Amino acid sequence: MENSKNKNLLFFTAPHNAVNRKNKASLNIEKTTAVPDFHQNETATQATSRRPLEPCPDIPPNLQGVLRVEFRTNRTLEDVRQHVGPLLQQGGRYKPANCVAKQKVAIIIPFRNRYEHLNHWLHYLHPILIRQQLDYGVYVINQEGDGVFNRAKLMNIGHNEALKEYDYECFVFSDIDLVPLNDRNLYRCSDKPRHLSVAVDKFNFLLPYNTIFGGVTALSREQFLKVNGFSNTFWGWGGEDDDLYRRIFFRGMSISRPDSIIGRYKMIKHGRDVHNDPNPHNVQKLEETYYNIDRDGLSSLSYAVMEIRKDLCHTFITVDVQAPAG
Ligand code: UD2
Ligand code: MN
Repeated sequence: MENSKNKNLLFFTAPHNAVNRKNKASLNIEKTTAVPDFHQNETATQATSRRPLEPCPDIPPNLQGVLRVEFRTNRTLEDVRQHVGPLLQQGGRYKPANCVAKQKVAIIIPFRNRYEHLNHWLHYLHPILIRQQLDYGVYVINQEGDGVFNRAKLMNIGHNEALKEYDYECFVFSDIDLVPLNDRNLYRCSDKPRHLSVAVDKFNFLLPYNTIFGGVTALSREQFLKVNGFSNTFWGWGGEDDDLYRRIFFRGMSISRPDSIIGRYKMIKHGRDVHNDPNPHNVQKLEETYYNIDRDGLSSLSYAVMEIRKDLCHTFITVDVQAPAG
């Protein structure tokens, strides 16, 4: 997100089958987030299980469209495990049982001390991603300690760590506090880097400015490599998303977006976190993107993994990002 001072950007407009059969009984997921009744099809699959799976259809058949999302309720991780766990494999992994997913997608979430948000996110997103018939994994990248937060560096780390596990082709980078209000907003990559969170309630469902590229974005492995990932040097709040937009622009690409009906989101209300004050150097740094693309990003990424924890609903990776004191 840009700093308020920085309004001059507009010129840039230029096999792990996840179904645990024993647990079918616990699949009474509420209507609005219901997992499609693919168990019906399961029987058919079993009958023809010797045949290789067909590719999943272009448009997933069980989408619901507009969703009801409610954050004013307490959700524990245990609730979420019961709600969506039976469909998942350890680490927050899933792939469709009856067809070959269009894409292998790693969802990367930058994180520190937002456990309540994480529970909401997992509660809502897993059923959606399952209906979207993705072969996916959820990676929560947790910044250790109380140094200055670095969202962008956590994204780069997530990309690298996810690739150590699986041959992901697409990376969806998502804030922890954003839940889509329409499941037709597919968490997949396309021929252009894609901005998914186009109409957020916090911004009255309007794009605050034309080049905004924060919130939820999807880049293929190739697209992400082409821009050398995010910059690692945006410490504190803001700027890192605009820097990524510029990288995309300078590498000759443009972005795509769903329309503002499909791209609707609800953001969990929150204040500014501690140790994540706006970065006073952002405006200057955004002047320098062009010169920094190759030397600051995936090519210069340095960090230490402290712990990798596999929960049923997500892979939680705690990292030392070598942060300055906050
Ligand atoms: C805007 C952007 C966001 C990012 C940010 C500036 C949209 C819709 N959102 O969000 O993508 O560019 O500005 O950096 O355009 N986080 C933690 N713990 C912390 C601090 C941050 O987990 O202590 C993570 C969490 O995933 C959070 C994200 O970082 O959602 C972005 O931080 P924010 O929610 O405070 O920023 P916000 O809402 O202004
Ligand atoms: Mn937020």
